[in-house]
Amino acid sequence: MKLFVATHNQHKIREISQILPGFEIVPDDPEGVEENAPDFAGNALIKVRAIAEKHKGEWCMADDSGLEVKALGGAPGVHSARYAGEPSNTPANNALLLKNLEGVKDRAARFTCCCALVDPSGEELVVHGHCPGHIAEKQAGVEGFGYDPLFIPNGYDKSFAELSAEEKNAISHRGRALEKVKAIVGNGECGTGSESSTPPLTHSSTFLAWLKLFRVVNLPTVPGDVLVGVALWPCFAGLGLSASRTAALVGASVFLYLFGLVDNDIVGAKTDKGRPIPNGEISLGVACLARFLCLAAAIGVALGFRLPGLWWPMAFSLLVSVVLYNRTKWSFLMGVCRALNLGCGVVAANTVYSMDAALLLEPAAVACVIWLAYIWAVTLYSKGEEDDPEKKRRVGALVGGIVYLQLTALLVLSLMFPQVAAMRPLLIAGAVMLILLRLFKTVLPKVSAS
Ligand code: ITT
Repeated sequence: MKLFVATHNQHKIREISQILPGFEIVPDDPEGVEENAPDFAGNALIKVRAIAEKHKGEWCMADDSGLEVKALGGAPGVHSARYAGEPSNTPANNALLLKNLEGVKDRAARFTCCCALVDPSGEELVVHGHCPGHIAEKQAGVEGFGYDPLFIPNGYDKSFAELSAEEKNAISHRGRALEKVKAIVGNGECGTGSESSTPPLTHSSTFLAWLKLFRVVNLPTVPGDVLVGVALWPCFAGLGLSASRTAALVGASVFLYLFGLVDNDIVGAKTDKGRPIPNGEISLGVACLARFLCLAAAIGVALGFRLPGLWWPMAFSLLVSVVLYNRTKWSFLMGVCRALNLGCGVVAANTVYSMDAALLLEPAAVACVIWLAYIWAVTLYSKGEEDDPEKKRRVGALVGGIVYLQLTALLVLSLMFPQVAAMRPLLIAGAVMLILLRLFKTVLPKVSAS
């Protein structure tokens, strides 16, 4: 497949040819065009349009790329090539970057690559690739080009210029953007709709990064599991709830869930594109500390409120399932986690009220199986959602759906058994959770997570 590439940069041509080995890459210098757009996507479109005029009926592409440094408000950004002034001068650019970062501790940065494509029918599409990392104190290595000797990608202790071409291309901004290009050209056309542009590095605040790490929009789905487990008891025994114990159960479950979420992002620290750790928004060390604190908080709450003995083996099984799921991504285990969360409520209430466990065996087992099946099915369905925004939206709604499942269970129980009037505050709490879930999704779309 022939691909005309609008660039005069021989280093880019070499990398593009290495990343797209099946393509015949034909460089075409869009001489004289002014790259005066405020962002990478705009400049890439300016360049590709300049050559697409000449190569009608062919695939054309332009790569506009650069380095964004957080402490410099996203600079050099679109001015990467000419950071130290005209004409483009790599040693001067690198020297200026080091000078501007003298004494700066937070050296987080990322490379961005925007590829603008024009297909044979003239349709246009822009795709992005990022590579997060930080700026070293001094230059190292001789491979690559531009800022490579200063850029250390996340998860590595070497600069891009110390990595082999294969190593760089496997994780680089250009490698990531070109993987998308390969798929689009393979489809035969650009199709409709462009990939939405990614916010500049400076826009992601630490606060948002933590909300993202803790996937706050998913949190309201947790308490309902244990509440349903606890709620099964009054139906059969006519007993009321111990409010503080129930609150402690919910708290411990939420902390265990947070432990699992952070652990999941730690396991995917090198691969989970777009998540706060690979993005460089939260460091791996801090995330490990947060994981430890979540576990400590769960244990602290359980000890502080003297959760009954049976809760501990159930919670431990939950912990093991979470850790195993994060490392195997076996959907069934995700279902097991939620069923065990419900089980935590059942066994804790059992000991609190010293009832005969056999009474509850059947309804609890039915509830656990429903939970397991629902979450297993949703997790199976969610595979591949990262590359499909529409699927991602549907999966988000299905995950939120567990709250409806919980509320329905509580409602049915309270209607069937008059003793369950005590459940009404829980129903109100559940409804509030649903509203919060909606609110979070509307107000904070950036933290909506799969
Ligand atoms: P064309 O516009 O002709 O494609 P250019 O070098 O001017 O070539 P850009 O406007 O896209 O390209 O500027 C990219 C600059 O960003 C480049 O000159 C480097 O300084 C830097 N850069 C981009 N990708 C890089 C990479 O993989 N390694 C190191 N520096 C890179």
